[in-house]
Amino acid sequence: MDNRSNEKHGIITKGIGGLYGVRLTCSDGSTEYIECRARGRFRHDGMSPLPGDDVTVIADGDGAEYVIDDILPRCSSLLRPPMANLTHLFLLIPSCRPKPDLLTADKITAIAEHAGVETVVVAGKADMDAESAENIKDIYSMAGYRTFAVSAVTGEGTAELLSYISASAEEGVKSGRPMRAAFAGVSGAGKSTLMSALFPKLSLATGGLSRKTERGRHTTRTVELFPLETGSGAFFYLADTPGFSMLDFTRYNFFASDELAGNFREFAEALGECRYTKCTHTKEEGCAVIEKLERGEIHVSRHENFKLIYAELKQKPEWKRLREAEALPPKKRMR
Ligand SMILES: Nc1nc2c(ncn2[C@@H]2O[C@H](COP(=O)(O)OP(=O)(O)OP(=O)(O)O)[C@@H](O)[C@H]2O)c(=O)[nH]1
Ligand SMILES: [Mg+2]
Ligand SMILES: [Zn+2]
Repeated sequence: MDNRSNEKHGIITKGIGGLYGVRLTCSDGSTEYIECRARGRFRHDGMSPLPGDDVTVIADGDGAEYVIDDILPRCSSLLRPPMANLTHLFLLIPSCRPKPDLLTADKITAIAEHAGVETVVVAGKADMDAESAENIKDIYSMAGYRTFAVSAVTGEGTAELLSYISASAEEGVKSGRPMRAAFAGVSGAGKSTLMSALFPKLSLATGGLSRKTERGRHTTRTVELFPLETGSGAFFYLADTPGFSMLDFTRYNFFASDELAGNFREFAEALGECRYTKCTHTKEEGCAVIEKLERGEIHVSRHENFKLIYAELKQKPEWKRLREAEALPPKKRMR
């Protein structure tokens, strides 16, 4: 038998300790879920298979066991959450408990922007602090993101979010790039709870918060993509992901400091209009970004966080940044 006839195509839905869950599409259109390993050469090439990867699996030996043989070119890839080919990132920011961490949120929006993934900002637990949820909505709407304020407890805002997801899934099917979305946010933000409220058949495990620190308990341990359908039958994937921890973004070195402004979407039209070509957009006279801020067209919270992230990136020499980004073994880079 020719090797190729042993080949099947699928998508990685999860990965745990070198074992991958793959949802295969068979030639008759039916699907099959398998768990398998990846060829050793991926590790050698420093390319780790990621959830969301389109892969070719091949039957090894007598055909009893499959192995991931090839990873198809990626449209996008993110380190946190570690996923490939995402089209949408639903960034869930709790209105309170845990306290909204907008600095981390702004790091994530910049990373997603850089990766070409559309961020949708969801202000969660709106039942607990409506004012804070509105404030989060205002900040990110002003920045040019789609925003929603929702509560998984009262159901507020969930119908609007669900119809946005359905419309995006339908658009994805039409455009030929089906939606692959993920919920992301700090531990305890309510990702698993909200996904289960939106799609009851998921019924994901959820956890409480630590009483003392009001932080989440890292209930969801791995990224997992779930195949879903909209009411009108449009197919898409939605992933639940482990919450970010305080440490996740301390070593923030995803790109160089001079690339940061370009990944703050609301700065875009001002870039290139500053008096100095080497403007850092943090304090200069004649800075078009600061003028936009002063006109109230850029939110103070976003610009303050821009300055903090810029300082963090600046303090790391370029050679060190590159060495850290490249020298980490694949496994560590994925985490
Ligand atoms: N009041 C209120 N509580 C919520 C809401 N959504 C989630 N919670 C609570 O928040 C806590 C954490 O919820 P999870 O869904 O486990 O949070 P998570 O983001 O999945 O957390 P990790 O899996 O640790 O990343 C649970 O006690 C939930 O009951 C909400 O809309 N309103
Ligand atoms: Mg969870
Ligand atoms: Zn400037």
